[in-house]
Amino acid sequence: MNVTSRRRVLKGGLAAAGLGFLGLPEWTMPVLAQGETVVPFTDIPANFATNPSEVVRVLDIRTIAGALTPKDQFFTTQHYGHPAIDPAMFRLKISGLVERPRSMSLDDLKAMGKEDVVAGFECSGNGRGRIQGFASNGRFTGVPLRKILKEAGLKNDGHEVVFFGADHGEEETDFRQQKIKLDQAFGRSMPREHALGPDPLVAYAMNGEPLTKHQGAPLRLIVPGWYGVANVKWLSRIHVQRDPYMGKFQSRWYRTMYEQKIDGETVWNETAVTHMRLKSIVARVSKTGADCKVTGFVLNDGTPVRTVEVKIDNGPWQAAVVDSSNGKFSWKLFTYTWKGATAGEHTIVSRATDADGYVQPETADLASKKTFLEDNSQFPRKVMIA
Ligand SMILES: Nc1nc2c(c(=O)[nH]1)N[C@H]1C(S)=C(S)[C@@H](COP(=O)(O)O)O[C@H]1N2
Ligand SMILES: [Mo]
Repeated sequence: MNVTSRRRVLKGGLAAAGLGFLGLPEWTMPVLAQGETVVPFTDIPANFATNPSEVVRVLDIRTIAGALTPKDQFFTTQHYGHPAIDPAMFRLKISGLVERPRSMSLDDLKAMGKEDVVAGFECSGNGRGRIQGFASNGRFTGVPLRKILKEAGLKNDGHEVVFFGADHGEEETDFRQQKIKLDQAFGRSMPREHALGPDPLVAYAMNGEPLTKHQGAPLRLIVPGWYGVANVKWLSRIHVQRDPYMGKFQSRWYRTMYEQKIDGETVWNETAVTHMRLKSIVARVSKTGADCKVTGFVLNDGTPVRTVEVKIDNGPWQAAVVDSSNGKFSWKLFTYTWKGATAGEHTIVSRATDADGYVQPETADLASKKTFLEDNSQFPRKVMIA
């Protein structure tokens, strides 16, 4: 089959999948093999939009074609829009409890080293509303954060490392009877131990190209294994301090409240959003002859993934094949061959289990979680077999 006729098959499959109205360019779709057709999902609302605004983009997970998400499909979001930055004037400042405060140009930074990490992340608010498309995977290149901090020399009492973006906005804070309005930069923090650990990266490139404005150009923090909010874009200041940082996006906007029962007593837990909870998602189904191929992805904090299983309708859990060739913090793509699918509507769901024995929960298992972030529940999909 030549390319043109294959494209026609692809288009036919997509039209059947109801993708036409999204106006997705044909090339963003994985090429189908000869005789392969897309099996349409019936659970995607007609108003599902991948481009709700200029500065927000949702990945259409049906288009996942490989480990790395292309830069113009990578999901994107932020709180204050995009700040204006002149790369020539740009400086990364290192301040606070350090021996040698710094103001570094991009070239200064690039001269410090170059490391790569393939890291997948999702927004902690990702979920069914966006058909799980607030998630992506990229190869990030930059300077390990620990190198930058060691060069600046953390003082002994520098326990907390705070990261500020160049973006800012006026925020109202309640303090007892007061309401305080302040213009503040987007800020996030982590304890010294994590900042000096092997994983966090100050990145200037993704998939071999400079970061785009959407991705935080010229510099962003990447905290592999943590939710998206940790990956501060337009990174412009690293500030070291003694006490825990309690900024809005650290301690108020991104937190999770859940009930724990301990010896029959209720203990309310309220934690900051940090490491990603284990999640697997069915992203795409296609059909060749009598066999269907179910493809999906797994995200977590880097704990090895032991199994991914797929369940069709009320059948048993069946092992899927997990591609773990992409390293600790990459998302892991999985496939499952569904044989003998009958015509009509079916439900497909996946669940992942990690090496610690943690099993991806069902929605009902998360009833004690009272806030909507960090929803890693199993996500049953509906498909229509022609
Ligand atoms: N400076 C800055 N960085 C930020 C944010 C922001 O509002 N400002 N939003 C965070 C959130 S909530 C997410 S999910 C990720 C999204 O990163 P992406 O646009 O590259 O997907 O950026 C994070 N970094
Ligand atoms: Mo987010």
